[in-house]
Amino acid sequence: MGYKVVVAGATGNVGREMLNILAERQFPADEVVALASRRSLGTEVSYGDKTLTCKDIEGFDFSGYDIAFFAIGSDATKKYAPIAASQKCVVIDNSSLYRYDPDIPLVVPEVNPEAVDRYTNKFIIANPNCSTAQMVVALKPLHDRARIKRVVVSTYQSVSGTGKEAIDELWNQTKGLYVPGQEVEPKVYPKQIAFNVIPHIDVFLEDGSTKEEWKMVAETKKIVDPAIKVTATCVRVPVFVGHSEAINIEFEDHLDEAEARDILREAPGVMVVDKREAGGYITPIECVGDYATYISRIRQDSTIDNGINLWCVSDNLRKGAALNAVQIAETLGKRCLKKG
Ligand code: 2RA
Repeated sequence: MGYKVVVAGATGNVGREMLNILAERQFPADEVVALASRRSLGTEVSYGDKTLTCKDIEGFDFSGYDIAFFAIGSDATKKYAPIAASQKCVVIDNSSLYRYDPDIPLVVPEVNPEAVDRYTNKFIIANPNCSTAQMVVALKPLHDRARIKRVVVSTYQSVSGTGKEAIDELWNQTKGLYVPGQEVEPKVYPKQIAFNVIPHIDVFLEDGSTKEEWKMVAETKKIVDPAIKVTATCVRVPVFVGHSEAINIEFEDHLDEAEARDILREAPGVMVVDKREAGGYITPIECVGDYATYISRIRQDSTIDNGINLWCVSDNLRKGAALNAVQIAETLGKRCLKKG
């Protein structure tokens, strides 16, 4: 007996990846239903070698379904997640709506798998922000060994994190710079993204940080340890898929680079690519379609007593969203949600 599964938002970048990964990992599903908004009704989406025709999420009866993956944004989630949850269908939600609710588990399976046991609180489990997910996969094994005091992170986030329109804007704007008369003005972003970087993701907050930066702080504390101090600068870069992060970590206890490298080499979900030579490191183009959180440039920070610098890259549509959501479902199955 397998699970009866729903993917809501099946026509979006993340929803499509959820279906791809459910098939790739042969998640034990007896039935998979693709849901979309009315404007995408009837759209066909791939699920392995099958083709699913999207049904309307409006009025959908979730009763009898075990797990619903949601990739529909906070507004739609606010409307439909309570309906699914009330019908005892566990919602694994990729939006930020429930991440900060103390009663709702925020889960990265390599870091806090036990948190899924609390799904019965509200039958909702939150998926973290993409830039948080890859970072905490790297932080957790190091934190367990030498207790992290402070993290300073700069992100280099791809446009697929914004969505399909942003991918199109980068593509068309780049082409337009070479074809007179085809210039493309900024629309999705406040400034040109082609051959440029934009130090602004999500809205600005009172203190001058952005909500994306606030998310990395709040979510790292909830997933790993509330005692960890985090400061982030989140930047949009002209890359289609793959988020990169330069992470500086200060520890309570001494940890040298060799031991840090050994720990990361053994860490779940981590792939270390770290040679001190041209090309001896990972770049976002190389991580696309992969499951791993890649770590490179591991080195001592000699400006502080117990500091390590590292470079972290992962596919933001996969570990940053769809893969992490499917791994949450796998963890649920292993720990507490019996099939059928
Ligand atoms: C971004 N993390 O990259 C945000 C949402 N996916 O735009």
